[in-house]
Amino acid sequence: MSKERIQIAPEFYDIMPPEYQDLVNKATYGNESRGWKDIGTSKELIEEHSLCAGCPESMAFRYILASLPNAEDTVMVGSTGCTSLVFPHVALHNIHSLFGNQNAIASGLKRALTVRFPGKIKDVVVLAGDGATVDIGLDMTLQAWFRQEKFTTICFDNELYANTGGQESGLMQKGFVAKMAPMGKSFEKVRLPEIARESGCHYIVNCTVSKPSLIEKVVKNAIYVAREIGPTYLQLYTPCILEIGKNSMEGLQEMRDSEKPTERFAYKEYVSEPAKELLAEIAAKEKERKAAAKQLAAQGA
Ligand SMILES: Cc1ncc(C[n+]2csc(CCOP(=O)(O)OP(=O)(O)O)c2C)c(N)n1
Ligand code: SF4
Ligand SMILES: [Mg+2]
Repeated sequence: MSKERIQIAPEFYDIMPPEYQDLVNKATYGNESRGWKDIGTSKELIEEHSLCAGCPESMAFRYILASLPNAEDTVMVGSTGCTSLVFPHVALHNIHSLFGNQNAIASGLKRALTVRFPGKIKDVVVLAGDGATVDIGLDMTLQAWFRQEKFTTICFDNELYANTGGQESGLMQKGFVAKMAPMGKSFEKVRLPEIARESGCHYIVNCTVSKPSLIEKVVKNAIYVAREIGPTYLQLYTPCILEIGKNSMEGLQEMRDSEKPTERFAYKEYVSEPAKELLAEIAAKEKERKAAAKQLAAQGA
């Protein structure tokens, strides 16, 4: 795990685009403690995006990319929707799948990487909207969980089909009226985190993306557990500010309001017994690593 993967041959250095030179010189690849705090000071794996200005999905994307524990050896699998507009701008391996097929593609990919690179850590992370994860792709989502495929599924839940103008989705709230669903949703929001638990996921979190440190923690946990044990699922509320007619600051407030204890995005977490053991081991090792680094720094001072 290092920047060796992205070295530029000296003969070509001066003709490479400045963005690529920047990536080689300032990326956080290989830095064990990379995280959201690097945003703004190191080369980010996403700098531009083609989402609406201030869309919470764009914040969520930044936090997730900054938190990947093994970015240079991670492949992300996207699906059609607003999220897919970001993938062409990210400095990370990624695959666009047909709408709804993302968990099937990720299953094959993870298995192929395991065979092709034995002994190497290769993480696979699916990132798709609620329409792709729950409605059209539900079969693929569930089958990957039933089969205990070792990758993380992240759903950007904006409670509707945003990219096609605002149709009803299974994760939409009961009674919500969208631009292209004028009758109002007639049944409750599907409880996918509960279904994920019953379908074999080992680490599940339901929350908003209002707190970058929380997103960093849950993304790392989800990836570590998927690597060693089995499927993991994160359902992140990223409200569509275009649909609800809010600006970016109001979008942030919308998330804060929705994460209150009685609301639908109050923080919820499930960790299976084997996942608990693994996360405790990782936390102990991390503590040791930080103590050793502190000691080294003190000796050098
Ligand atoms: C196979 C297929 N079916 C339908 C569509 C049309 N389509 C494109 S995006 C989209 C909705 C995406 O909704 P969601 O997954 O919630 O993502 P969002 O745009 O809300 O982030 C649909 C139905 C398509 N592109 N391909
Ligand atoms: S339509 Fe909604 S979800 Fe899509 S980019 Fe715009 S604000 Fe974000
Ligand atoms: Mg959606």
